[in-house]
Amino acid sequence: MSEQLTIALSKGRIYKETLPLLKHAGIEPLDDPETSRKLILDTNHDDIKLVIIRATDVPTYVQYGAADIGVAGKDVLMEHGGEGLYEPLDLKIAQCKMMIAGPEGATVPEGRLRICTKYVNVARRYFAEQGKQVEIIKLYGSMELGPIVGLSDFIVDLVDTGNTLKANGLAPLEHMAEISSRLIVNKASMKMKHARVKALIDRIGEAVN
Ligand code: PRT
Ligand code: MG
Repeated sequence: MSEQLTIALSKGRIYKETLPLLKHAGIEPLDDPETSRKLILDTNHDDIKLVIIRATDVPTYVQYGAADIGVAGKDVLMEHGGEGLYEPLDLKIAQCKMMIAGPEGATVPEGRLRICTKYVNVARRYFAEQGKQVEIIKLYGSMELGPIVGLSDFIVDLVDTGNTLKANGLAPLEHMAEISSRLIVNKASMKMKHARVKALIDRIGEAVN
């Protein structure tokens, strides 16, 4: 039996934008995760499977070797910390910016701030480096509500068009990081399955450029 290769992806924009890259590498799923309830998708290769999981779980699967390879947003990788992973390729997909946002016209004042975010580690590091005192409040979604209901002064969130902020009376105030999705590889898989993993990285790299 040939060695298995497992690739971890999340549904939605990452799946959609990764599909053409995988296709260039000759890999095509036999099911559509948007309509199938399967968590493991077969591909046109008997020895390559896709696991479809939450975006924030992708680094964990790859770190522990439950998947050899994955695609994860830089935001998710920064929050995870990246232990046990290589990050050989910027796929340049699902691009956006990580920003501090707040009520229209507000500037980031001195003194102790309250920040709502799902990126608690990233936010803590960022404000610590700036020597700013902050209280971080962890939310799992709809961060834009924070300043509106008085839960926080600002939020740390991803911004693409800016429409979500605008629709909620908020504006981007400070740019923190450029975000795109990265190919990640389990460190042991990179050694043990080197020829296959390297070939896949090369093919996907060609498709990016
Ligand atoms: O949605 P779910 O809770 O299942 O998980 P998820 O939100 O982690 O997954 P998904 O698929 O929404 O996002 C996966 C990855 O896409 C993220 O980790 C980012 O790396 C990347 N990405 C790129 C984005 C965006 N652009 C983006 N605009 N992720 C989220 N957004 C959200 C943002 O949080 C905000 O709510 O879209 C809204 C802002 O968009 P604009 O266009 O209104 O500014
Ligand atoms: Mg989402």
